[in-house]
Amino acid sequence: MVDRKTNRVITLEEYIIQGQNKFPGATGELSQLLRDIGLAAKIISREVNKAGITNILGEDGTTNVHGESVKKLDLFADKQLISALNRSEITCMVISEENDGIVELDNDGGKYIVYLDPLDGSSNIDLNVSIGSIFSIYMRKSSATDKLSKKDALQSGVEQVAAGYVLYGSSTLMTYTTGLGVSVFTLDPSIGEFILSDDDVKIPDHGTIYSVNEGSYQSWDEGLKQYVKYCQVEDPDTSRPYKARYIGSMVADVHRTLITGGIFIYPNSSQYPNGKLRLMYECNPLSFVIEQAGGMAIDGEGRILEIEPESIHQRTPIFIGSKENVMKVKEFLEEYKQETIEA
Ligand code: AFP
Repeated sequence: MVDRKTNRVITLEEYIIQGQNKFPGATGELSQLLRDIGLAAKIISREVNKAGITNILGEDGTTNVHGESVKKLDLFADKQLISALNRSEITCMVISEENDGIVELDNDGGKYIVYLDPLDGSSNIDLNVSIGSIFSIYMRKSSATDKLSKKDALQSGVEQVAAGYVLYGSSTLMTYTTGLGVSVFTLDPSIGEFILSDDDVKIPDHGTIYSVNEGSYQSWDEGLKQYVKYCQVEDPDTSRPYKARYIGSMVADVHRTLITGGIFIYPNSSQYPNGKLRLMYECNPLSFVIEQAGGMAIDGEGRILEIEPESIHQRTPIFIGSKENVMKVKEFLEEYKQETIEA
């Protein structure tokens, strides 16, 4: 995208500074934090792109807090992001999928708390399929002189001051929101800069793609089974049957949903009674982005962003995407829940 006034491209750095200048009292710290994430993303992107020729593919031999095997690139991404956040002394606490507990940084007075999924979609790493990094940023609640407490870490999604993701796909994209719309930047490897490629992105109100792991069909609630059948029925007036697409990296599936519209679902099931995906570093940040683009994200009943978290690695079911698609699945879930209660 080209700046109309100067007729030249806009870099991530310039864009962040322009955004900061709109707030006269801004200290520039959030801008710095976003730039730090952008820098770590470039380093991770470089490593992802040459993963096959360096010895970084494959498993590390350990498991993370969720019992999933850890890949070497997961650890690399985690380390890069945490050290980037430690550099500018504005983040006091990081909570990452790869770490069991809270990572307290050296900056006692730092005013931001960052949640990270350093490399989402790890099972796709060795297959050259899109993966991503997700981030979610909160202001610290306690004063800089107080000890960090649970209330600093466990804030609901509506309190996020910024959130976004980096997608390592056919190109590397960084998408983020600070609550004033959604912007997308594409990494131009020839100059090593993220360039603004889309500003104020809007998700279509209705889309014709549904995205869910249908292998788990048997263990879903009846309402979801019926909704998926509805997606598959032929009805030209509502552009059905919808297309099914499922990458298995939430960040890639949600990015496609943002651009084309439709719905991404990871429900509760008998295998995952509370859903599989993590509230704080997968569902909240992506829900903030999708809502800012005009879409919706619910856990089957209420808004994802309004869930009061109880633990840092908490899971939740999620139904996220175009407004009309999310409202429709909600209708099905409510209707069949009511039938179960009445039966
Ligand atoms: P991995 O990081 O272990 O590959 O998990 C990815 C993920 O958390 C999310 O990105 C996907 O949408 C979801 O899990 C895929 O889960 P299923 O393999 O159960 O469909």
